[in-house]
Amino acid sequence: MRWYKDAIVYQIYPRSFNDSNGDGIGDIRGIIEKLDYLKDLGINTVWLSPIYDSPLDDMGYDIRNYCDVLKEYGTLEDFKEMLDGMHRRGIKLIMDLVVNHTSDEHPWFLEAKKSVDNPYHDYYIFRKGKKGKAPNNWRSFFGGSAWEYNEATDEYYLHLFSKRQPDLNWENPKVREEVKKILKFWLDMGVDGFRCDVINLLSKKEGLPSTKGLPILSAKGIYIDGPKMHEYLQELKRDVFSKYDMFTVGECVLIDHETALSYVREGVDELNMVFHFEHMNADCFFSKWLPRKFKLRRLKAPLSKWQYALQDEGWNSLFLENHDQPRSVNRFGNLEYRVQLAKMLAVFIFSQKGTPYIYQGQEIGMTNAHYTSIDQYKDVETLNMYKTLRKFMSEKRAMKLVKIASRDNSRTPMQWNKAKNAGFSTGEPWLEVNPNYVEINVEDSLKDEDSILNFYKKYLALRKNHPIFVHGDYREHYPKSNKIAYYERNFDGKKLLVICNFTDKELKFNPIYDLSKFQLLLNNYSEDKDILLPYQAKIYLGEKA
Ligand code: ISL
Ligand code: CA
Repeated sequence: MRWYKDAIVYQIYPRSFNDSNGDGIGDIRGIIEKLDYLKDLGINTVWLSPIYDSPLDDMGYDIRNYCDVLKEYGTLEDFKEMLDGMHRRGIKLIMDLVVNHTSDEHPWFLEAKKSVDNPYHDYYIFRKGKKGKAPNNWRSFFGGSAWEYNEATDEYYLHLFSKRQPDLNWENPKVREEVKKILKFWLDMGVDGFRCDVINLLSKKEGLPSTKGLPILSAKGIYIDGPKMHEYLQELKRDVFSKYDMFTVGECVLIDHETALSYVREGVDELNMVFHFEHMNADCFFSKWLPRKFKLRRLKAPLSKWQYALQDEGWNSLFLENHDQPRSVNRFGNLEYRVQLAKMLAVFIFSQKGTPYIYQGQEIGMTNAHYTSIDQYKDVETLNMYKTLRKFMSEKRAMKLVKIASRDNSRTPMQWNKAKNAGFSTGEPWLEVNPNYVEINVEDSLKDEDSILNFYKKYLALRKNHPIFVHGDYREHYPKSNKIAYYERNFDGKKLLVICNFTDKELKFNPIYDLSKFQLLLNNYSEDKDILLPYQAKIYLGEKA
């Protein structure tokens, strides 16, 4: 049963979601307190970012023990209670699976680095240096070389992320067996699937050849979508995935739609869907750290390409935000129209064909962090990049980039109410709360009929009542327009029209169809005119004709 097609996913970043005991850190009991809120919102699946035991170099994406929960977040008993609470409410849970790398404090790595004949040495990727330098030219996603020297063995080890995240050696069958054990541990407990972190980096090309061309971008086939990806995923599918009623979504860096289809094609089912990031370049060149002006075409074109490529044989995931991305209202429109903009963005992205992923706070239109000094940031990527940037630019310019690109933009604590610390914690929050919580918070949003939150609820309810949202074919109109996003969905003799004004001005447009024959299902304004209002979004339903 492909229930993932009906999933509406809500991503929880646990450290910033809700703190139940006043230590300033979100935790599992904090999540339990908010399960009714999630149910009420209308989601039916939660993706939980890592809650495993970790030294938190990369906020949990560096795992020390895969089968235990970080003490700050609670216990395995708390976890089971949370899972049970979700299931009782008809909410499924998918966990974050981070198995490209471990923490450098994982017992395997502590052993591995001791000597070349240690039984765990081959769990990781160690190589001799070349003339006193790193074994090859690979760069870390967080800046700098992807190699770190290990004195005890006079070798370097590979880390595609921070040096405290050594890459596992997937060539080693023992590593693959360990991963299967971890998967079964959680699945047997009742977990419903996995979001697989940087899954397309698992396979590294034999001989680990240097890349030729721009760092990282030229790593395709070398360590991005490497030669044994299918082999590894097939093995996981054969021994684990196929034995459970679960789904996987693979986070895939720099993936193209053809490669994605080779993983997710129905029948192949190595993964059920992937996250790609092509549309995240709508306001930057390849990386958030190289910003450029937002252009609608750069958002629409890649999304449409993926819609057409995957809609028949595969499946898409739909997102504008996650814990690595700045807030969408800061990126894709004029923040002065935040409320209408946030509603329009929801209609635009989630009405395409695929599974919606809502990131915590997106449903109330939370904004980027307000920080002014580098000391306020906690994210390892941000701090590394800042150091790198400072080598060739002024503090002012570096800070300007940090403000735009930092991952902490979406990690500020969830804004629940007007109380101290936005109701997130009674203690000192681990990361500063955005002071705009007095205007932007859940409690006020629940009371305000016109709030973004209530719009999300209405929208999600509508989505559930009309199968065309899940099953309808996608066809785009006006693909070249930089002002309007307009597409239709067709299913079972019905047609759905999705119309979004991406400008802060009134907009004339030709709807192609005779709208008087359609029913207006949803509108983010109370007015309905022939022209579109700033950031107006409308959904119409009619007969296919
Ligand atoms: O966020 C990015 C750059 O700002 C991406 O390059 C990101 O690092 C990449 O998408 C991989 O992300 C995932 O794996 C990382 C972890 O830090 C991220 O939080 C996670 O989403 C390493 O585990
Ligand atoms: Ca806590």
